[in-house]
Parts: sequence; structure tokens; C-alpha cells
Amino acid sequence: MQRIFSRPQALTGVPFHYCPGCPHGIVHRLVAECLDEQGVRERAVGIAPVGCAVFAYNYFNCDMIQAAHGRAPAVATGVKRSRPDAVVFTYQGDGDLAAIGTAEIIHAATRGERITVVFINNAIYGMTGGQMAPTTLVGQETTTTPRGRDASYHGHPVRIPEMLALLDGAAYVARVSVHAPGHVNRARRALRRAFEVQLSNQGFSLVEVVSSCPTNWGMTPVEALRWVEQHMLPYYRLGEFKVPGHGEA
Ligand SMILES: Cc1ncc(C[n+]2csc(CCOP(=O)(O)OP(=O)(O)O)c2C)c(N)n1
Ligand code: SF4
Repeated sequence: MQRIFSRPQALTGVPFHYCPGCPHGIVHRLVAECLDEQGVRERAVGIAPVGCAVFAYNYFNCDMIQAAHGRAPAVATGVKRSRPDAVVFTYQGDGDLAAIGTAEIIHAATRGERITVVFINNAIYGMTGGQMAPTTLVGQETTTTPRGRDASYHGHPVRIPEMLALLDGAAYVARVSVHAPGHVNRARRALRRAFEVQLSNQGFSLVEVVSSCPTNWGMTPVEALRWVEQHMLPYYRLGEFKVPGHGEA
């Protein structure tokens, strides 16, 4: 019998604790597949965030460090500078990266740190009960915006890749989604490219993955994926915003 799928070596056998239908598990697998394909698992160092992925160190079968709130890019910087041969990635949610860690991500990108950032945008603070995040859409109901996000009061949702693509130190910046199988494959390609940019010493790379949080959105997993397509993707445009040698898209 031909085996067409098996668990990546870069994942441990520990079952994920994520809610049914949560995309964190899919994205973990894609990252692990990239590490396997590029044969870098043994020199990979992942930095886990706060948020639902706080236990990512239980799942990735490589060296892992857990960083306090939003400081993953700063920790990754230290690891990469002290061990340039390491393949260093952070795995961060929008609360972690785009709220409390805003300064860290901007300065790591502008310094051109040779790290790869995997940014999960589910438009909400998942782990702590579904509060508004910087990426919450206008009109979106959360526990702290029960009448919907009001731009005149709460401000506008932040588009991280578009912002970072403006910085000279950023080499590869893309946004993908995992709401359908074709998109999962495109997400894998973008992540692979982001790691290639690091491996060829071209600078900072970041892939935003538009995701869902069925639990805090109060939807079934399937409804949440539809909501991603209908509401998130018109605002969070998919694509590569910066690729090495081509500048900002
Ligand atoms: C200084 C500080 N602020 C906030 C928190 C609470 N906190 C921990 S995880 C988290 C939300 C993380 O959300 P996100 O990064 O979007 O990840 P998700 O859970 O959605 O995967 C918050 C607010 C904290 N522990 N410390
Ligand atoms: S709360 Fe949301 S982000 Fe967290 S594990 Fe559950 S579905 Fe995923």
C-alpha cells in the first residue's frame, strides 16, 4: 500500500489541545512539514507565544522556547544572533504580535533579523475569552465589543503585512489563509518560501495566516470558515506583499 500522508517528524506525538475546528493544528503541521522538507529540524528553534499556542513547545519536535507577552521576536533575535546556524521561527497570535508585541515585531523587521515569523490572525483574543484584538473587524462582536467594533471609538483593524512590507529590513512578507484545501497548499508554499529566505540569509520573513476561532466567534467550525471567506478575506487581502529582489508589492 502506498503511504500518501504521515505525521511530520517535526511534530511530537502529543495530541493538540486546540478546540475542534481550530486552525492552529493545521498551521503547526504546515510549519513542521517545512522543517522536514528542508532537513532543518535538528537545528530549528521555535519561539512559542502567549495565547492558545502557548503550549506549542509540546507539539514541535525541535528546540523550543516560550516567550512572555509579545516578546517572541526579541527572543528569536537573541537566539539567531548567538547561533546564526539555527533556523529560528516564532509562532504568534494577533493579541501576542499585533497588540502587546507591536514594538518587537516592527523593530525585528526593520533590523532585518534573519528569523521567520508565523502570525496567526483569528481577529480575536482566543485564549482569554474572545476580547477585541487589533485585528478585530469593524462591526465584529466580541466580549469587549458586544455591539460590534466601532472604528470611531476603537480604531481600525491593523494590517500587519502591509505595514511591515514598507520596512527596508523585511525581505519576505505574505498573507495566506487555511479556510479551504487549495489555500492550505498555498499557505504551505508561502511558509516554505519564508524559511528559504531565512536559510539563504536574505532577511526577515513573515507569513500571516488568516484563521478562525470557532469557539469565541460562537460558530461551528464550518460556519467559521465561511465567515473567514465572506468577512475576513475582503479586508485581509491574500498575497505576497514583499519578495526578495522585488521590493514592496
Ligand atoms: C500583560 C498581559 N496582557 C494580557 C495577558 C493575557 N493574555 C494571555 S494570552 C492573551 C491573548 C492572546 O491572544 P492571541 O495572541 O490572539 O492568540 P489566540 O489565543 O487567539 O491564539 C492575553 C490577552 C497577559 N497574560 N498579560
Ligand atoms: S479558543 Fe479559538 S484560537 Fe483558541 S484553541 Fe479554541 S478555537 Fe483555537
